[in-house]
Amino acid sequence: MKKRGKNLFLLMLIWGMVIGSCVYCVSGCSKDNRSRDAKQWTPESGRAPVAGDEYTNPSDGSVLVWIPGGEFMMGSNDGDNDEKPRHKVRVEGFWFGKYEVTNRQYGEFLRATGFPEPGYWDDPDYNKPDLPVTAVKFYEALGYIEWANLRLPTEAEWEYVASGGHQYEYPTNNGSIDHDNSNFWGVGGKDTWLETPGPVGTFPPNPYGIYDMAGNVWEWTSSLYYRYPYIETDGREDAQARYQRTMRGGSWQFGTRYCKTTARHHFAMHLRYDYVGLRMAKSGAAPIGR
Ligand SMILES: [Ca+2]
Ligand SMILES: [Ca+2]
Repeated sequence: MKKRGKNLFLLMLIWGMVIGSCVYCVSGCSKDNRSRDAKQWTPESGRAPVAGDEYTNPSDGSVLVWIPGGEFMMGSNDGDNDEKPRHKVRVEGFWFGKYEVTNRQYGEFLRATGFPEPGYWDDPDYNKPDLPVTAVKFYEALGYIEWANLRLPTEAEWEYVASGGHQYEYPTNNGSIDHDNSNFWGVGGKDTWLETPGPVGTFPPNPYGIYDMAGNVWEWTSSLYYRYPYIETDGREDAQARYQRTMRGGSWQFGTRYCKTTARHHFAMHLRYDYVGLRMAKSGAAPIGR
C-alpha cells in the first residue's frame, strides 16, 4: 500500500506538471496573439487603442502609433533660455506619426489638391519617394493635414514622445545620439548623408516605435513659439494666429544640440527651407475616421 501510494503521488505530480505546462503554453500563446492583434487598430474594432497599436490613415497612408497619455517634465533648466523652466505637463492619449511624411505621400496630396510644389521637388537629391518631404511652408502643412484629415502634433506631444517615456536627452532609440542612430550634420556609421535627408525609417526607432525624431528633417508642430510653461489653452494652439511656429528635432543640416529632446526652433509660417518637413498626429478622444 505504501508503494502504491507513492506511485499514485508521482502520477498525480506528473499529471499536474503536464496540465500546468499546457495552461502556461495556452496563456503564453494567447498573450502573443494579443500582442500581434494589438499592432493593428481600426475604428471598427470597437475597442480603445492600447500602447503600440498602429492605425493606417486611409487618406494619406500615414501609419500612426497610439501613445498613451501621461505626465512628463517638459523643457530643461540646463538648456537654452527658451527651454526654461523645466515643468510638468500632462498630455492625453493620441496618435503620432511613425515616420516623417514622405515625398510619396506629399505627391498624392499635390495631385489631389493642386497645391504648389514644395522647394526642391525636381531635385533628385530631395525628391525620391521614401525621402521625407522638405521645404514645406507651415501654410502648406495646414493644407496637407486638412486633406489627410489629420493634424500636426503639439509641441508638448512631440516632446512627450521624444522623451521616450524615460526623459531621454535625445529622441533616439537609447537616449544618446551618434551617426548610427540619427542623420545629423556630417557622416559616419550608418549616416551616409552629408547634405541631404535620408530615407525615413533608416535608423532604429525610439521606445515608442517612432523613427527619425532626432535629425533628418525638422518637424513643424502646431504650437506658436511662446514662452514656457507650455499651457495648451493660452492661445499657442490657435491655428489662425500669425506668428512664429515651433519646429522640433533638428535635421541633416544641424549639429546634435539641435536634435535634443528639449531643443526648440521656430520659423515664420510663410518660409520654406530644405531641412523642414512634417509629421502627422491625430486626437484619440473621438472615433478615428469620422
Ligand atoms: Ca548626416
Ligand atoms: Ca525628424
